[in-house]
Amino acid sequence: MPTQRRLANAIRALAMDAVEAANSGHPGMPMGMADAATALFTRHLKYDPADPHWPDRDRFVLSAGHGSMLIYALLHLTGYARPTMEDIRNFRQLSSPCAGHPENFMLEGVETTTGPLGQGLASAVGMAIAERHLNAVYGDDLVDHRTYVIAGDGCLMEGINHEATGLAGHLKLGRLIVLWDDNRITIDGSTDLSRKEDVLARHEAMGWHTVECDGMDSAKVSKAIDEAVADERPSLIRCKTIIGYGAPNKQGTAATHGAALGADEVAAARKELGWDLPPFEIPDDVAQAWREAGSRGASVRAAWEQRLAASDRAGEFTDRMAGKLDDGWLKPYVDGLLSDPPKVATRKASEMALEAINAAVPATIGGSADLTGSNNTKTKGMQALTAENYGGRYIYYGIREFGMAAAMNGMALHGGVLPYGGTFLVFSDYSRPAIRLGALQTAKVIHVMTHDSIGLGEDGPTHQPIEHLQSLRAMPGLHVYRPCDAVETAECWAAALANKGPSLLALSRQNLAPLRTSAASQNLSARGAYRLKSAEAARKVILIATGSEVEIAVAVARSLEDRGIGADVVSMPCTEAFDAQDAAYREDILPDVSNREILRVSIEAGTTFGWERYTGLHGLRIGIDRFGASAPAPDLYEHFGLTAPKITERVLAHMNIREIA
Ligand SMILES: Cc1ncc(C[n+]2csc(CCOP(=O)(O)OP(=O)(O)O)c2C)c(N)n1
Ligand SMILES: [Mg+2]
Repeated sequence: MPTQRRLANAIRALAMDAVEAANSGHPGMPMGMADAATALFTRHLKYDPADPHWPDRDRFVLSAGHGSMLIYALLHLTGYARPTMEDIRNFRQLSSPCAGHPENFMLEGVETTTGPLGQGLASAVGMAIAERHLNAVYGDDLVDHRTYVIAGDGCLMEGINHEATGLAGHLKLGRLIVLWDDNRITIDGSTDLSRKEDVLARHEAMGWHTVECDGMDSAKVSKAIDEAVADERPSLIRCKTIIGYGAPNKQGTAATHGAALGADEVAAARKELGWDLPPFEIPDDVAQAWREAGSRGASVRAAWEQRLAASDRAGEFTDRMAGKLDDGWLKPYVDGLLSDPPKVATRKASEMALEAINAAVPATIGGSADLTGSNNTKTKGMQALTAENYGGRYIYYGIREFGMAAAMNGMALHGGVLPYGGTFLVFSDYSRPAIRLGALQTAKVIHVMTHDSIGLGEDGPTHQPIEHLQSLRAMPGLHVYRPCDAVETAECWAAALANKGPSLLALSRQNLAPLRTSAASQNLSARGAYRLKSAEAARKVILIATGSEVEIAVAVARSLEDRGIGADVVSMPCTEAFDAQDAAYREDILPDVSNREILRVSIEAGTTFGWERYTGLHGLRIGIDRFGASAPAPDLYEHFGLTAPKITERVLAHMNIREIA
């Protein structure tokens, strides 16, 4: 039986050889943490390479994503179908799932994409929340697992670490266990250059259990993990390691962090480690021992499968983990709205829709970053999810927008829950890195962002989004919805629930008139844009508006029609969804954009940047290309020229029609 050290050396060899072959990558971290990872994967982690989706597996997050070769080596050695040795040989090449940083959409066994430091750990907090919640709902028989993280100095230095550890400590997520690769090295050199704090004391102050060990001794790491498992608080295990361990001339230095070691140093490391095989070859005894470690979980999974089969909630559980949702709430809810169309803010309309959704979809877990009453995210009877009641469905995230968004990604990736969380749209800047990482991963999260324009009024320019909508629309994979009334808000919620990946709802603070007052045969908002009103006179103008400005567009159209100028009003709640429609539909709504006979006008209380996409360069773009101001909302709309008379004037001027007084 090979020693644990020899098993770890297989990881070291693969890491340095793959980085050498690619002449790119990060050998230091996998070589330093190889012993700790060996302890985790051979003795503690619950997993079965034969079924990477087994719902009750432990989750493993390599938060220090630059050390991707660590997880590739582990998945390969323990017997996952991929990566093959060929995949590893092609590390960092286009053909290989062994990408520069681990991508959850390229390899089963990679629970979450990591690379932006700190976010893996913050997402792991969400995984641990999802686990406790589902445990509360389904019991120990079906849900009883842990979340393990390997994090580096960078993950613990990033600001998001404060939000994530604060949340985990507060929620007493005792099944979250973080192994800190304490190698005292980052890219610039020693951590002494930039860090003085007592990291363990900081975690302890936040309600964590901490323990230290020699990270180069897998038996000691194993003992520390046992201690962490026994403690009911989240745990931070300080693994004292040597970066690049095994490379005799470079270990312990930043030189091993992010570059190939070089042929001479690799040869010297082979000698040092007693590893005499050529690159990408694993000795039989080592391969065999790793496979055995990887098969530890098979019987555990079989027992779980039996418990599932015996459970009278098996079907419900399986559907829920598969993300099946009931959309039967939409039609009766919209019918109700149409019978008595309300004039409400879309944030209020969102709350009304959520009343129906939360009743119909038990998987939703709502929350807000301390703006519950403003975001309207908590529906009647929702209990808080707390350390004492994990079964609750509402999370008080505190003022932690980034932590909330990252945790929601983790919850979504865990599966079985559908997170939505609120803040002000302007603070999407605080959560943006997690919105982006969620979009990259197709994590099904719904960001509820209220106070979506100058329409929020008196709080002024710090709180008034300007560039936010367009910059979020520029993000691949994110659906941004900006509904104009209560019916559209319900439709946008339904569309968001049907999306595979993340959605963002931009909602008004101010009340909006009902514009959709008759029944539609389909979810019009899901098409991204649709004709809300058709030109009566010969069509000369198409007014394209979103959210609170649709009401203004309707008034502009009326005054144009009064002058004999036919005007369509196109409501465009979601540009991404519209762009995905077939050409015939797009052509019907916005015909030939180069046709100068028809003037296209965009109206949105935000930047005009990018609206040429729908107006054409010769079109007219009405918006706000400066920061807002502090005043009551109607005064601001007047001040920034966003009123029907002012816009009508600009449209007429653009058409070269002089008003006859
Ligand atoms: C948010 C973010 N900032 C910067 C980087 C670039 N970066 C990658 S690794 C690294 C150093 C991290 O140090 P540590 O976590 O100690 O890793 P080690 O050098 O020990 O492997 C940096 C700055 C990043 N990936 N993410
Ligand atoms: Mg480090």
